[in-house]
Amino acid sequence: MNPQITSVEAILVDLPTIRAHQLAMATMQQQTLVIVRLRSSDGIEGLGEATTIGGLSYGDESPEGIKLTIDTYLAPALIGQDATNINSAMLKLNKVARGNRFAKCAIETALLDAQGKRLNVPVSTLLGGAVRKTLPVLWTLASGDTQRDIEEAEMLLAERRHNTFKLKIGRRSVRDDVAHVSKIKSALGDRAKVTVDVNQAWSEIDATLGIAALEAAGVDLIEQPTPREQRGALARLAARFIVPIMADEAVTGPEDALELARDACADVFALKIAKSGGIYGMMRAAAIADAAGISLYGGTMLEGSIGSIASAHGFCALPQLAWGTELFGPLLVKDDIVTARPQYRDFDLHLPEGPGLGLHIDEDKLAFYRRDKNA
Ligand code: MUC
Ligand code: MG
Repeated sequence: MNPQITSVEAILVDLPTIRAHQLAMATMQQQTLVIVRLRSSDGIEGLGEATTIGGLSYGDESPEGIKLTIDTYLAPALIGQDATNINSAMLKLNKVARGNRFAKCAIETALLDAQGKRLNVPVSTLLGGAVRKTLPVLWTLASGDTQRDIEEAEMLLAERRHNTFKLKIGRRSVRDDVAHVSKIKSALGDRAKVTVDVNQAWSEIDATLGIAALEAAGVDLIEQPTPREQRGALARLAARFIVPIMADEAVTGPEDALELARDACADVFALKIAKSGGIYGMMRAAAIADAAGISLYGGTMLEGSIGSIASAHGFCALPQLAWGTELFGPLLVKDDIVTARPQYRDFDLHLPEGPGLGLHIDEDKLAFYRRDKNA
């Protein structure tokens, strides 16, 4: 008989960030991870992570809500299920809970990690095999201060850690944002690529003015300038400008991907395992992009090491990933809860060796950072 799932634990973990991280909708001083430990009757444990940004200000699920969903609805549905049959377990979850993609992503990751350990193969092998073992990773400059951002970029270029920088804009006026981005681009010149993420903050009129100026300043990519529901605006901007327009919040799973592709709303899709409900959902969205000739980018919800490495296994298995990734979440937090932190060098993240995700929990660190430690 195949091993059965015996327990599913969801743990809130608060990790301080190395500096304040300012986005259009939130300023992060810490990141909250929801870590899943899924155990089976053969003694194998799988790890998963569901992480979002800024409580409920970015996504539809909060860390506390994700834990509640897992504890109350998803875990009871999984106990006694075949731990080796990931498709049936996920189908069962889709029957007991609509939506809740972040929570489901964490469970799917834990099932894949456990199955990889069981078969002694990496998660990327379970996905059909890694076509690349390293992934380019950009860094987000979001200190809120132009000069500090330039110094940060110079340091990271010198360390050969990142040579593409994403600037978070949309908090200030369009004029101030354009001035901020232009100063950084002219300081870095051809030594680095610069992209911007507006996180839905602009109206179509703001976006038309802002993108024209950013294109002239030499920006390489414009991410989610307008609200996610306004697909017509995104399509008009994509048709109007030469600089590529990337959909992020507008594209969650394959259903959105299909509609955005059909209506020519974007040149590039930012894929994320959390918003797609897991690695398989992300790969289904990627298949639609491939069929439509849309370029791909490996996005993040600023997950810690478990979620970022799970994403990396998925992104390494994609046929194309023209715009690289932003899997820098583990570098934004001061400390970690895994024994060996992910390796970043020569502008790339290196996929860990070893079965499953290739990661192990540091029990002391987890005990220290878990929110319920004094409960
Ligand atoms: C987003 O919208 O892309 C990714 C990098 C970062 O700084 O924030 C995230 C979210
Ligand atoms: Mg984004």
